Amino acid sequence: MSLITFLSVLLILNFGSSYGVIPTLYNTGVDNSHVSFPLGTTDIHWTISPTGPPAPITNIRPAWLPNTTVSSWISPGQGGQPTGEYLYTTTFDLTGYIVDAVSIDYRITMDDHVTEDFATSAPGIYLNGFVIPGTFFPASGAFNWTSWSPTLTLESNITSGESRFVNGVNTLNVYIDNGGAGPTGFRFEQISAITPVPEPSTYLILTGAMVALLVLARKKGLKNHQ
Ligand SMILES: [Ca+2]
Repeated sequence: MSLITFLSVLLILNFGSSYGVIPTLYNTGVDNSHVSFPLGTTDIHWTISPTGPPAPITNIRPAWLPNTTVSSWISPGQGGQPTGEYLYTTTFDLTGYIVDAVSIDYRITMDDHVTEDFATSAPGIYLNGFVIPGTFFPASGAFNWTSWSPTLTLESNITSGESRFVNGVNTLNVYIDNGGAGPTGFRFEQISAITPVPEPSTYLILTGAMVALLVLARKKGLKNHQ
């Protein structure tokens, strides 16, 4: 193995930890170990507003996509709920990450559909107060509570330049509209994330590589002179 190949392998290994999930971003209806709660348990990472006690709770309706071990439905209550808008909120911490390079793939499903923040009238999912373009799923959309959305991506500067991660606590808001006073609920699942973190060992390896290449170049230069 040449020196350059060896150093390349070292660098790749070092950045290998950049892929995974954001550990503080929780799916709906799971405990602190990211495992689904039993039905009827109160969620501890997501809130719903407005809501009735105790809420939000893990829930399931016969027509809904079945819960799994990694995510569950949450809702403001069992059975039919008042018609109107429900706000689902969670926070996650990106302290220490290179936030402009973070990218999070996720999917959602809901009853009835994603709607707008009535205060701004901009429909869609909100990251830190700004709507993310392309995340408005009206009632006539291609999916609902029986299937997952397409894979969606959370990242800084998505299209408009307004939706941005912050190096600290980030807030995700999803507005769900319930029609006809029937059941309502929401489910979120993080699929994967690119999470580059500057590690001290990265700089050591890069410095080492530069020194090694300089030494190599000097040796070659000396050889050529001999
Ligand atoms: Ca409904």
